[in-house]
Amino acid sequence: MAGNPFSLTKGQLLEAYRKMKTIREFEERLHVDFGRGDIPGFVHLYAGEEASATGIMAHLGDGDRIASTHRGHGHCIAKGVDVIEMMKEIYGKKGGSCNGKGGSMHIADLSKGMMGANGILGAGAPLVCGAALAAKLRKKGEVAISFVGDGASNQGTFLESLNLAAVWNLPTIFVVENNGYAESTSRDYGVAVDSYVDRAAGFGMPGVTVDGTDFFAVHEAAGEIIRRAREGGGPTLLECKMVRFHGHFEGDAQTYRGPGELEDIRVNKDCLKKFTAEVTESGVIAASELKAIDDEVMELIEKAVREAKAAPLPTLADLTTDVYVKY
Ligand SMILES: Cc1ncc(C[n+]2csc(CCOP(=O)(O)OP(=O)(O)O)c2C)c(N)n1
Ligand SMILES: [Mg+2]
Repeated sequence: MAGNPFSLTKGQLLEAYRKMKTIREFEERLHVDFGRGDIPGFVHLYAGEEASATGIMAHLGDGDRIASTHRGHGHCIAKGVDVIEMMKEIYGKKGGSCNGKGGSMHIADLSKGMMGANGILGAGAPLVCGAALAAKLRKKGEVAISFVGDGASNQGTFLESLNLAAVWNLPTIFVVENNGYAESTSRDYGVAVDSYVDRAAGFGMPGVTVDGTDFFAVHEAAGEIIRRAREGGGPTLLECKMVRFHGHFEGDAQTYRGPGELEDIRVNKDCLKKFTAEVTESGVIAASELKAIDDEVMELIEKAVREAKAAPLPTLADLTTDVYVKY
């Protein structure tokens, strides 16, 4: 048995694989079920982007908070939100993360530090400034992280939050998940600077760019900047360059893609394939161990869909529950 060349233990590697695979299969199943007309509302899939959520969240505990985007399923799963409750939520059923009243774009679980997916672009960043300020005052070394896409990174709320976080030296990280598109608009058409590192510098904070299809690159960079934030070193902007396997939303014809682009990203930029190749070729993990996880994940997704379909819809009386916070 070869030595372990990774900075993660074998157990941590297996856990990372399980998370990425769960996100992938959750999303691929939604793709099919949405196409069949089983799912109400709007769905944006995170497939292809798993290494970002998983590499970052591997460093977080339940006391660390995150605010997600409209493409939030991967962030939720990586942060430890219950997969069956998530599926029920997406199906709009009772027993879902928000009892079926939120749907795909509003999944939240405060017990896991997941403050919510969000249909409003850039809305998570100011929330995270508040959570990070609370963390700073509590002095327990907790951090708060917001995710935005390349498109949402142009929102005033996001840019104001960068300034606030730098001025207050908050324990926060602003992750820009750059998948190259905002809906059908290419990133290069919508963002004037070539590098988000330059943008971060304009707000007086460090910026780091990583290959977001490489779990190990994300994990290493995130580990360093989260550690610095926990120790009082302030905020950082982390850009993860990545690809999305599906359309902007389910039903998007993707006519803006170049010829062969989708095939190319599935073959050459699949974070799960890259991870699998690295850990098996190193001899640290056997293909059969990954296969065992694959089987468990498929069983979990199947169970989640079965339970989501069988669960009751919210009733009229449920409309007036959970409207106000109880203290
Ligand atoms: C404030 C606001 N403006 C516009 C929209 C409509 N909208 C939803 S997603 C989207 C594109 C987002 O692109 P990006 O931030 O790159 O995230 P991605 O979808 O690529 O993950 C837009 C314009 C919105 N939801 N909120
Ligand atoms: Mg984008």
